[in-house]
Amino acid sequence: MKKISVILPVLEAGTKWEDCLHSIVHQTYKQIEILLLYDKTDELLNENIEFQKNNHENVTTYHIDRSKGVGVARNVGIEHASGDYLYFVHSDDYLNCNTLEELIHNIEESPMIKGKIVNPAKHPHTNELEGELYQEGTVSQFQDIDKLFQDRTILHCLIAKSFIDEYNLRFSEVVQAYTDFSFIVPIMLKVKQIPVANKAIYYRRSTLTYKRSAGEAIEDFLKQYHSLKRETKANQKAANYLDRHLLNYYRKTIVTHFKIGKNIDPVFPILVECMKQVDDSALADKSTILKREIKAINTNDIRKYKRVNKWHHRLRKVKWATKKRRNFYIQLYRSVFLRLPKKENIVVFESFLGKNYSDSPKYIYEQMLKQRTNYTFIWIFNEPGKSLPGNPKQVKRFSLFYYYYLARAKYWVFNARSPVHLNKPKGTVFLQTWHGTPLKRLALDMEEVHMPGTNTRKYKRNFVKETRKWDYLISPNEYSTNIFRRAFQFEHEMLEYGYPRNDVLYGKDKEQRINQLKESLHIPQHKKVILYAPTWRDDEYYEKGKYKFTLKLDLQHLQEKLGDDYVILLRMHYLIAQDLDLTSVQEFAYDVSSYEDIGELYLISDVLITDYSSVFFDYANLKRPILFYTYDLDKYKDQLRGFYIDMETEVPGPLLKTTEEVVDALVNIDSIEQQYADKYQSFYETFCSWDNGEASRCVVEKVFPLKP
Ligand code: C2G
Repeated sequence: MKKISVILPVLEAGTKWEDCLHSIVHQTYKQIEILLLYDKTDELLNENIEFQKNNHENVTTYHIDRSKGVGVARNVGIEHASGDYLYFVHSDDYLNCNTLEELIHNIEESPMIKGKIVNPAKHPHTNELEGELYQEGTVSQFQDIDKLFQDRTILHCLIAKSFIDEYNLRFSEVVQAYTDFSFIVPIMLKVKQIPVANKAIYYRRSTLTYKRSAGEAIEDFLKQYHSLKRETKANQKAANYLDRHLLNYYRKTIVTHFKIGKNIDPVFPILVECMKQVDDSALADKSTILKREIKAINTNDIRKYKRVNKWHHRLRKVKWATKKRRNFYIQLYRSVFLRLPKKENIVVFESFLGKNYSDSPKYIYEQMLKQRTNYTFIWIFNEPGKSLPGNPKQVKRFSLFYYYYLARAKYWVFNARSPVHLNKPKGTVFLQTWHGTPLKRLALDMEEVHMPGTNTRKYKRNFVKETRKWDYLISPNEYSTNIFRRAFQFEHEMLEYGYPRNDVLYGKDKEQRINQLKESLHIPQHKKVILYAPTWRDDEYYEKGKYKFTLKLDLQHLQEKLGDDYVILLRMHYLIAQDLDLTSVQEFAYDVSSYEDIGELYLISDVLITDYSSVFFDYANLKRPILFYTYDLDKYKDQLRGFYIDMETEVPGPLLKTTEEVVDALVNIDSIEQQYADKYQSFYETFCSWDNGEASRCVVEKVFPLKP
């Protein structure tokens, strides 16, 4: 049996490397050694790694200086490896249990083989994924090596040690970013095609992180190109490969970095050296803009290049702006509207991404109608034309007026995220109300983001970009304050007044409002009301931003058992894009998903059923019973999000797994209330004690001066 040496540098503390190691230790292929390379001066890492080493007999550890980068670490691994094959893995990633077995069984006489790299966020269910990939057909096939290395990584290749020794393959130690080129290109000079094992799966959680500034990373890239290109003279494929990557990298990364003119100076000399080496043929199908820029670089006249580059940035902007109407508006926003003077009295409101008139923005707005009459109000909606108190101006989200008013308004009041492209204008006051006490992990506290088309690192980076725009953030309780500070990296002023949206739960005219609301929804006054308000699932979706929901409650059964006394209101989360078919349970179940304000639904309901939605923190203000229908608790907690509190011990009601249990709880609701009385009281004290019906007033008086 041939032996595989797995080379695993751990350059950062954290827990991901332990998952990675775990996945290697539990490979079905057992003839392996694991070389862990790490910096022993990191005490925490040292302790954890030594612990793991003692637990696994085939793990050996080596000290490296992590500031020297991954290339140096891998080279140490190569020196010490005793296997017949080498395999490099990144410590953020992990393997399927049969990955190494699939590779070694398919490598045969080839010097190396590559497997499939997939993003686990896009495939949260491993089994489904396997099914999908198996269908792709061939277990292994030969492919051209230059095509296989489009991803610029040597990860997930099984390589014969004899091959590495014969050509003395090593990673560059001169650079820290893009080191894989220095390994890949020499391989290309020796091998034309290699097999690919489709069933060998490598879960790549993230792209490699370079602890390099943008400028340093660019210099590393160029240095690699410069030293490798000369070696490829006799090999057209390898030369084309390098040229293609340089030009793409120039177009995507270098040009962006050069938007700031002074960034050009340190990079220019080596850029000139590199561009001189690009074959003319590589430029043939490139845009005129790119060709002209490269021509300017080749003159080695930095002043001339800067002029061309500046002009091209403008051209690129125009080109981008004419691509889509939205781009055109954004361009207008940035280059025209933002130059107009700010209007001190304009306030723009948006709730749940323009979906409805609701939540804290609604209550702040209505308070302003009473206390700040000399302001002008704009509401953003996906579908404007609502009949609203105070008759504010309504604009369609992403329309021309949307950008116009956002640029001119002094105040933005939003309860959810805003688009990344929306730069906050100078002098704008951004009041972020947010939309719930967090139960599920939020933003930077999320380990892995499972939303469609979302890269975890980018998601977090954009989140922080966003939170930096907020001037005020409303917090409903001390628990949220602590989480928001950390998960949002929010450093500005926290408004600790409770939630404006919960003022309605403390209104003096509650009884009268309940009767009116029931009437307007055609709910018989004598029936009790159950509100079912579940949250969304990150991994169940039609497309980005449009989520599915599978109703697991058996409504017919509920109707049979409870229909004489109760009706049930079904309230889907605002991200769910799906209609419910309730024809078989008419007069018992009502779809209130499009009802504007869930606060009013809380008011009229006698009991709440939810799952992991923050709704129960608000509902608890009413001190009415809450049931948790958590049929997928383990998956939600462990795979999708993770929670801040222990649902099993801390929530103020029972966790139920089946419709039968829900029915049972509803039939015995009085005894449930008694059973949970103490827990409910302490929950109320922790999460609801700031809410007292005055939050809107406090916020308005704090943020909006009497005279705008
Ligand atoms: N909501 C609703 N109907 C539901 C669920 C939620 O109207 N069926 C509203 C409630 O106002 C709730 C808010 O949307 O407080 C947020 O919903 P969550 O289910 O908690 O989920 P999410 O939008 O992911 O926000 O800090 C809070 C978190 O960010 C959660």
